[in-house]
Amino acid sequence: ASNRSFPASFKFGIATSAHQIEGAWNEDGKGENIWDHICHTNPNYIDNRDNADITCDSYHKYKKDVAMLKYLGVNYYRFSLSWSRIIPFGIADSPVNPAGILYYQNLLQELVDNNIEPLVTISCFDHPETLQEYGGFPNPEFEEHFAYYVRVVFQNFGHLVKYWITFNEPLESCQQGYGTGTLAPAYSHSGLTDYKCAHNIIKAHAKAYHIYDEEFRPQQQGSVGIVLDTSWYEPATGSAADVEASERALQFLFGWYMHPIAYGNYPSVMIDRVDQRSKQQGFNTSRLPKFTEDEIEYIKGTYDFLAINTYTTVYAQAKEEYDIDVISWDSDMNVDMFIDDSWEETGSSWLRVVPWGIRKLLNWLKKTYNNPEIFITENGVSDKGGLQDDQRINFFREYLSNVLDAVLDDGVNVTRYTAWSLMDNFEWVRGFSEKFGLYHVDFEDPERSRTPKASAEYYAQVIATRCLVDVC
Ligand code: GCO
Repeated sequence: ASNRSFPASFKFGIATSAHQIEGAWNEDGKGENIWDHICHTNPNYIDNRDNADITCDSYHKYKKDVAMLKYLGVNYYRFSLSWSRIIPFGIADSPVNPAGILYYQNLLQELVDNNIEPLVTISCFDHPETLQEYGGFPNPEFEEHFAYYVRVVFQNFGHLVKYWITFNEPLESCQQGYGTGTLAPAYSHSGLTDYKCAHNIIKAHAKAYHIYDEEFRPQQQGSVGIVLDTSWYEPATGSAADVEASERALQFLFGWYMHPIAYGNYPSVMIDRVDQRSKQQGFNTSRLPKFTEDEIEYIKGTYDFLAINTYTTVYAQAKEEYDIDVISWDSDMNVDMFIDDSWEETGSSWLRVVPWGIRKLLNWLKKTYNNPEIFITENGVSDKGGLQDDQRINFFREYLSNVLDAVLDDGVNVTRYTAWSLMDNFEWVRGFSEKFGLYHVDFEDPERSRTPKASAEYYAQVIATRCLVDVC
């Protein structure tokens, strides 16, 4: 690992999300969200029939969480708001829950009192079940419901928050939630509802950005962005076809969202391929929805920073054209993906330790989006448990070393790094079986006691010294 220091202006943080840690699923007026609903109605959907009814109980233990943040010495805390705790039905003009507002005001005040900056995600995977009954993200009115929610959020919390994130990982919400069915609400019409979901999220994001810009930014002076997730897609060989497959994968997985937000419209490779395949399949128009000229102008440039969650690398290889009868986002993209079996395994099947990939990804972002300010809003690794988590220490050391090289040698403008996650928590369909925390949580203990792992000591030392090894 590098023995150089992080610049003095570089900030370190750590992340959680509401549904993964809060519990108190129906307390003090909170409404049911799509994950409460799926866990309660289809328990076998989750490993070990786990649910997040209590999870880390952060609704009651947020002061403990803040004390842990303080111990780590992080500059900021990235957490998310539970939409159904704030607006139980989630729909425009429906009642606001005062206890939900109070909870987040208390948490924010506790952070401010401890000199920890909040970085707040407005929507992270857990929208209200009633909103889902109204159609959720694919509903064309979705942006109105989201606009109502963000106004409530900016009005009540904006005096304490300078950094906002509208949505977390819409790729996963849409592609898994509506495409493959591997996240709630578990619909699986890939190549159709996933495109519609993305389209409405992009429009809702742009609307939230403009609402902030026009109604709140003049007093509150904050910044707004969206968190997108991506792996690095390394060309399987140096052949022109594989290099092109890698670029196509990045455009279908990341450009799908970022290209409109940066440049107004979907990447041309997506527009062209989905148009052509839709026609061949007998559709009268493309399965990829179209933005109007006005929408393109409205969406373009709606970000103050580029925020990414990234964990791993995958090889991308050109392949034979898919059978034209297959309707799916994956067949529209048409890239073979595979990993190198020698890459170090982790607690998650999708996550191998590939530190060099993050540096390549950062360079690709710099080049593709004209050298933006970049926040890494999640990076981390899972295991099956244990306090002496040497693999996690090694993961942070090597990934951070590559981030540092990207900053110091490649001139990539990364200004923040956020570890995932503060503590072990509810890992969606994997329940509590995969652990990403720097703190261990005892889920058998009614107090949900938290204990620092070796990686917590390591991260605290990195933050204190701005250095990855013993001496810089
Ligand atoms: C997110 C992430 C987290 C996951 C993490 C590890 O959306 O914030 O999906 O919720 O826990 O990415 O899989």
